[in-house]
Amino acid sequence: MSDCIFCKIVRKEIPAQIVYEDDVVVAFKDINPAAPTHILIIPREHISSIAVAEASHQAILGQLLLASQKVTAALGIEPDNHRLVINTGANAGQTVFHLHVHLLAGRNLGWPPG
Ligand code: IU
Repeated sequence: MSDCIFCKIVRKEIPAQIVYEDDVVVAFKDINPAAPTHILIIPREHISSIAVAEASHQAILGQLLLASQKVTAALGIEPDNHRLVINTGANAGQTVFHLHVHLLAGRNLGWPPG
């Protein structure tokens, strides 16, 4: 989508601190980090939210989650000490309507999340 800010990051039209990318996903540092490590992992393809993802997106969605392993490896952080979050819908805290997985690490993460 031409006016989607995350699509612009994918197309490198606006800068982001990219930590990992491949043919399917891009991962970059959140500009307003909520933890010492806060990375957003997004599909290159514009999918506005997990709520509207379709069966045809199955492979992309799998790669989106598996990319978390690539991100922890690229950052040199523990591979099994982080949280993945997908906010879905404005009432659940979604503010950018291009599907993204938050990878949070580096502090104690309370449960349930706020
Ligand atoms: P949310 O789940 O939609 O609320 O998450 C959006 C995140 O995108 C949020 O943590 C923002 O700080 C982050 N972000 C960003 O990293 N770069 C941007 O240009 C914009 C938002 I706009």
